[in-house]
Amino acid sequence: MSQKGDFGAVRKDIAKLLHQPEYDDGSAGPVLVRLAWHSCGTYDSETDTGGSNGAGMRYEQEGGDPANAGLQHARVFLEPVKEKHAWITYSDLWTLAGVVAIKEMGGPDIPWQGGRTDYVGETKLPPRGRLPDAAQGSDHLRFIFNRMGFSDQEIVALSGAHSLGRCHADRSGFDGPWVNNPTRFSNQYYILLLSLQWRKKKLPSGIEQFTNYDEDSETALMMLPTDMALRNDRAFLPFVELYARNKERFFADFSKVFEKLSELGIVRDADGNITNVDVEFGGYIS
Ligand code: HIF
Repeated sequence: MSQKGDFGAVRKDIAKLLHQPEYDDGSAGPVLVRLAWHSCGTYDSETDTGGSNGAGMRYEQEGGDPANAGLQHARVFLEPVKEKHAWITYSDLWTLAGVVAIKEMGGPDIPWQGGRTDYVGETKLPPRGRLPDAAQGSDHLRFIFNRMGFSDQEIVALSGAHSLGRCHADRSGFDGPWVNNPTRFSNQYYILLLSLQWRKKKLPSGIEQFTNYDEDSETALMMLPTDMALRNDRAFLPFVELYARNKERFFADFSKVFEKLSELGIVRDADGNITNVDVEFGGYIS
C-alpha cells in the first residue's frame, strides 16, 4: 500500500507488470493503451456524457460491448496494482496505465493528472456504439472523433498508436499486427501505410482487412479499412506524410493529443481539481 496520491509508486508497479512473456508479443503494454483509449473514447461533446471519468467498463453494459472485447485482459493485468494501491480509482489507473505503457515502450512523455472518480452503479454509463467501427471509412472517422472534439490532424496523430499491438480474430475479428515490432512505440505505422503495397483480403470469418503484398509470409502485416482511409483521404494524407518523415513532430503531437483524450469529459480548476464530478457517488454532476 502506498500513500494516497503517490502516483509515482503506482507508475513503478505498472511499469513492472508490462513484461508478460506468455502473452501476445510479450508485453501487456498495447492492450493497456487500448484500455485507456476505450475508457475515454465514449465522450460526446454535445451532451457532455461519456469520457475518461467513471471506469464504466467494470459494468457489463459497457465492459460487455463487443467493441471492448479483449479488454478484460488489460483489467486483469492491472488488478494486482489496484489491490496494492487501493486508494487509486480505476478511471485514474486505466488512463495512467496507458500513459506509462506508451513511455515504457519508447514513446513520448504524456502529461497526466489524477482525480477521476468511478461510477457507482450503471445509470450514467454511455450508450454502446460510440467507439469506432474499423470496417468503415473517413466519414465515419470524422463523425466519431469530431464528436469527441478532435480535428483531422489530431485524428491522424492519434492513429500512430496502431504501431502498438495487434488485432485478434477472437476479439475484433481482424487479425495481425500493423508493424514488425508491435511493442515499440514509433512512427512505423505511417511509414508502412505509405510505403507497402496493401491489398484487400477476406478473412475466413468474412471480414475484410488489408494485408501487405507478401501475404503468405509468417509476418504478414495488416491495416484496417479505417487505417487505409487515412491514406486515401485528401485531407488526412498530408498529416500521414508529415508524421512518416518527422518522428519528433509525431511524438510531440501524439503526446498532446493523447493527453487531450485522457482528459475528455472532465473539467479542472486552476489547481487541477476536477470540478464536474460528484466525488461522493462517482460520475458526473448532471
Ligand atoms: Fe485501435 N484497434 N482503433 N486505437 N488499438 C485495435 C487495437 C488497438 C480502431 C480499431 C481497433 C485507436 C483507434 C482505433 C489501439 C489503440 C488505439 C483493434 C483490434 C481494432 C479493431 C482489437 C483486437 O482484435 O484485439 C479504430 C477503428 C480506431 C479509429 C481510428 C487509437 C488511435 C490509433 C485512438 C488508439 O490509441 C491499440 C494499442 C491496439 C492493440 C491492442 C492489443 O491488444 O494489442
